[in-house]
Amino acid sequence: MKKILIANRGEIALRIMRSAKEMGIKTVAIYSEADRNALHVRYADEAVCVGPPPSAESYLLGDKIIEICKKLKVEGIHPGYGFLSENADFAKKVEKAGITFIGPKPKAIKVMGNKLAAKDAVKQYDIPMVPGVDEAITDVKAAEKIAAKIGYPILIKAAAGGGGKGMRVVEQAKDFKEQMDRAVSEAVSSFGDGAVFIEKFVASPRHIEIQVLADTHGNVVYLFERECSIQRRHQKVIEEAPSAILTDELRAIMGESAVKVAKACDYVGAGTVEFLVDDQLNYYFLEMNTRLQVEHPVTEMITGIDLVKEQINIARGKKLSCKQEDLKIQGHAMELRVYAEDPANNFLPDIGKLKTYVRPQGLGVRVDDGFEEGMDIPIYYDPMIAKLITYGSDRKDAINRMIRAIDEYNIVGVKTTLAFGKFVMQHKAFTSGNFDTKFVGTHFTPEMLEHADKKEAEIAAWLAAKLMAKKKQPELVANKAEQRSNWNRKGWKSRL
Ligand code: MV4
Repeated sequence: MKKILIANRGEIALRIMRSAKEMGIKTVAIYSEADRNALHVRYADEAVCVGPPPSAESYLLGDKIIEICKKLKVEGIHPGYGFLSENADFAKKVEKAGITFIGPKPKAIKVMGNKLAAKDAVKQYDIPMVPGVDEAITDVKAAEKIAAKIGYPILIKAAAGGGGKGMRVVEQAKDFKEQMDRAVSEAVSSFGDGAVFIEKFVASPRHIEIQVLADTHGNVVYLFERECSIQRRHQKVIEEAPSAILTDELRAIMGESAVKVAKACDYVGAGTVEFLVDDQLNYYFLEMNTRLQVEHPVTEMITGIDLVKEQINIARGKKLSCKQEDLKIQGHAMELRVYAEDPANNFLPDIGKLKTYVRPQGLGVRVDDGFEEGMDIPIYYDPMIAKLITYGSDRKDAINRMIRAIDEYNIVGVKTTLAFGKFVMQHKAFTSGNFDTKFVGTHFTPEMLEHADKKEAEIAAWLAAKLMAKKKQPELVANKAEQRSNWNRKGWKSRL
């Protein structure tokens, strides 16, 4: 493979191109009209506009993307995450066109794309699963009986669902039928597939996922876990590796389960097996994500493995670069997703222009982003500005470094999740390691960030007073963030 097309945008497109470049592979970017000036377009060796801003008219046009590949003699397509990455039909068409899909076979994508099919595929492999049914419910009366046997509360899930969509908790038997009817109609309208099933509801689970790599020679390894319990609206905001609660023994057992899941669907490439872990450290298989994930960098930091490089080499038919016994966890990594959104307003997107955009730097800090100062965050796509990743010798080190990096990050023009990230890093429930998927709902209210702002205003007032005392004209400052950057400059000067 000498030339690949990256069917994606933003930070992940850049991330993939960087590894390709190191491997001597030429890159082709695609972009929508909203992304003409985007960094991934500038970074690529060639770039082709695929259409207007909406994804359905640009990044999701599989046939058009395949045509571009043929014209430019592209030999492989990396889909990144989102968009076409878990579209089995697209993967099939790519293969048919004689182009390498850098990812698993269409069949594995399809099986894992349906939760019931996934459960069915892994059921001979001795993988722990949440008590429940393993087929779509057709008879409500029969399902009610099963629910009573499992014990309430139970959870209704859509087979075609994902990311928490179409889930319904049923607390008591008398609500079963009504919730079932709602779940089915929601599943039909959201996924075009009314198939639902039920599971025992695990009350305050942790979300722990295992990274796996599988080559075409039958080798499968696990690259340990990522702890992803800090979420809001079923979207992750903070991830880390390793998890603070796993013992080496449980880590190996879960890792081996993840490898079995990969083998159950003849998996090839990089994939992630999601588990729920309850307060007794019981773990249950949930689903498998058949793509490179947003949070893959924390795994790269603790293993030293370049996951994109592995994906490309696997697609070329090469063997994995590492054996299970060679893989070791080194240190600890944290990731904060820096979203253009307002944590004080229910995390609603806050798009606009990046008037100031200064990245943190220094030892153990990695920023994966696709923006520069002056750029607009488009309204058409995910509002993630950057992933801020820190690495340290242990968890405490990684947390302290994350706080330092958040303080260095200077973003003006849009509201972000930076202050929220700092709040989490300083929260006892987080630093203790004893937290679950309810963290945000339990510990966070917007007033907590207002308090953080107040502290900053106090510092600024103090600084202004000091400057006045020196009879120097203080620089006119327009907002808090600018005040802070002045404060930083002052800090440096006083040390020189
Ligand atoms: C569950 C659960 C409790 N019990 N299944 C949410 C997303 C989807 N991947 C699965 N999810 C859950 N499934 C049972 N049987 C709780 C969740 C869940 C959750 C899972 C992972 C991360 C965050 C979550 C937030 C709320 C609920």
